Amino acid sequence: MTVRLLNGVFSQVLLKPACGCTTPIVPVQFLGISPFQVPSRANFHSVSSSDTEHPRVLITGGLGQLGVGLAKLLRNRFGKDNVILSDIRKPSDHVFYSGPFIYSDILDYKNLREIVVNNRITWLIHYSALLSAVGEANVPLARDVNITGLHNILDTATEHNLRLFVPSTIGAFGPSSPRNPTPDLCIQRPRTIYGVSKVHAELIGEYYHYRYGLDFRCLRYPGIISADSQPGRGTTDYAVHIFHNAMKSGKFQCYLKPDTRLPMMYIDDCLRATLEIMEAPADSLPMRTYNIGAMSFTPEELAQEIVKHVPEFQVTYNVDTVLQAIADSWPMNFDDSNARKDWGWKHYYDLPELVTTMFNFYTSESRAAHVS
Ligand code: AKB
Repeated sequence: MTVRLLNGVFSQVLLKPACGCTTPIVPVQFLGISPFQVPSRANFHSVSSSDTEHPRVLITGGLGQLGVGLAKLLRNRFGKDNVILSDIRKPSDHVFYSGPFIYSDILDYKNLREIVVNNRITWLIHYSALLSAVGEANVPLARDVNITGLHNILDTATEHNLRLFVPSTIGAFGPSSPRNPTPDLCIQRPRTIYGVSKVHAELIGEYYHYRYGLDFRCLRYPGIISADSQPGRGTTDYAVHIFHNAMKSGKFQCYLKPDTRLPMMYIDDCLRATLEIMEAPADSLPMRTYNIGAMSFTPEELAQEIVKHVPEFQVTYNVDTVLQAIADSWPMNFDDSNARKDWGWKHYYDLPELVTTMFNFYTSESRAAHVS
């Protein structure tokens, strides 16, 4: 296909989707807007968010730790039918009956494109990914899902003019990054496939933004703590499992050393931040990727806070050397001052508030279980 660039030079452009399909993916914009740059075939059917009152949202990897909670938040805001949860796994009855659910495989480019077109999607939240621990256990799969899958997402989002959110992580930093605090812009040399794939996502998303005008938005999440959804085998998972064990047996064996400090966040803050960055006016976002922070603690400090609720609680330590090496290469504290300044980010949950909220959840759940 021939397009005219701003300087009037004509150029052949054919972007191939990551899946290797032969259908060309057409960039919607080259470093600026010109009618010559917007091929009618690619955009004829696309819907921009201004065409609908509310965004039409697709969430990939929807059955992970965050998808169901985010769908609930977005459905409250934009209407139940405007938010489609998707995954390759089978949903529970509760998830299936609480709003639209669809099968979507991010490695199947055609399937992805079909879903976006048929459902008139305008926002894409890309949650499919293999986390740090599981990624190290299966590098080829992590590479496929986190890198090839992301390419399909980027191409689909660019072709259909979507607003795209891709989460990044504290895991996008490495041992040579400043760790206390870690700023938005610094050296990033992670030593996990997860981290490498997330640095790639940050950079290629930013590149697509400047090269094709893709509305790419990205937050670096800390370890996320949730009561009613399980994390998918990351390094920070201990901070979720510890609550369940404290309630169930009063004991917990931790795979990280007692003084391992990592940034963490309660799920409600994380989901609200995601909605806020998606709704932020484009001119309030001078950067495409922001750190967001809330609190930072060690297993020992978390255990001390839990003891206030479960006085007999005991933690033992049996260090997993692989996970410890990962944690030791990650930030201890996150500098999120740019997010606070540019789009008004603030967290609501600190450590005491988090622990109280988690125990309130488990206590009300066990009360409900006794009643029924
Ligand atoms: C992990 O531990 O892999 C994730 C993360 C911090 O991104 N929870």
